Amino acid sequence: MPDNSPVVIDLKFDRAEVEAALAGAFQARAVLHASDPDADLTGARYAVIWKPDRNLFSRAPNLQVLFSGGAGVDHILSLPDLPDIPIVRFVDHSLTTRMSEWVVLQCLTHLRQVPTYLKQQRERRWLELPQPEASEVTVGIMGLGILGQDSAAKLKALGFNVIGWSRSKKEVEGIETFHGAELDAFLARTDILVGLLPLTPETRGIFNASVFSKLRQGGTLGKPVFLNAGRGGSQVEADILSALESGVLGGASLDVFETEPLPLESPFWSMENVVVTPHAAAASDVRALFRHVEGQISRLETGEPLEYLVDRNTGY
Ligand code: NDP
Ligand code: OXD
Repeated sequence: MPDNSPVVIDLKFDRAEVEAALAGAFQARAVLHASDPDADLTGARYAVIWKPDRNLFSRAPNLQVLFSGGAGVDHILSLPDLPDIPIVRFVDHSLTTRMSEWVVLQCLTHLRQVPTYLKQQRERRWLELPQPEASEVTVGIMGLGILGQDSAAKLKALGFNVIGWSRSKKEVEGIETFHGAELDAFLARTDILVGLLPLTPETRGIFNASVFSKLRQGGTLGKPVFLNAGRGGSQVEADILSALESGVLGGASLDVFETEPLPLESPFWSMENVVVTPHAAAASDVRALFRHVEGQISRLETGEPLEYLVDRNTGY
């Protein structure tokens, strides 16, 4: 039955953006801010959270559903005292589109040698470089979920050859898929490796020297390239660095890091063949997030099942 129990907001996002989005959201229910130390959260049934305060669950002991402010839920699953209630992740066209834009942008950046042209520009050098075609390059996407599949379709539309790897077997139109133990066969075909995996115990540190050494060498780009917009905990940065220095990798685009913000002393900041973006590949649009939460609450309160539920066994 619909009711108007309060919703708690604990989003470590831009405060003004959250306030602006709240102006048109949750009309019929009270909105409580966890950042207000005097707010009484005991009556709240729902919480929308991104990196929430450690004491949220003791202050709000009657929560029935947690809504992640992002697609990833590793920030929730690692919380102490996490109640055994459903967790819904954020899925929305805006987020998916933003991620695909980032992936396409980075693939084109490396295909069309943008880092080298930027260097030449700084040096005032007029030198045309070879122009390999997208169809000569295979992009291998690790993580064929919502974001991986949309990125794959958009890369396909640009002419890239696209393959993908996931935990379970998948049929995706126009894309050759691999799963589980087929990883080495997938890597051997890959010129640009794209990480779009959630961070789980199984994926922690998965992008390591062993994986980089199995990528295809001598393809159209010469050396393989690594892109990661999943989670920094899935990459071993010392291995990325050695692979770049030894020529096992020819370049990288990294949106996520083992430590965020990326420490000032990180060598990635100044490497000419590395693109660094500050965990900004696909920001959550807060208005879209609140619309999604309202939609899911309405489903729950009218007896329909929640969508995009997190499976605590797999960790995503
Ligand atoms: P989904 O849950 O839709 O997809 C996850 C994919 O990863 C699935 O294909 C899944 O396989 C695969 N996978 C998970 N574990 C393994 C494993 N052990 N071995 C092989 N494949 C595995 O997630 P999304 O596509 O929505 O998002 C992916 C991640 O992107 C998020 O978890 C988040 O960490 C990150 N993200 C980053 C953002 C940024 O701005 N940098 C923004 C948004 C998200 P299967 O299909 O078999 O289940
Ligand atoms: C997300 C993120 O998981 O922004 O949505 O990283």
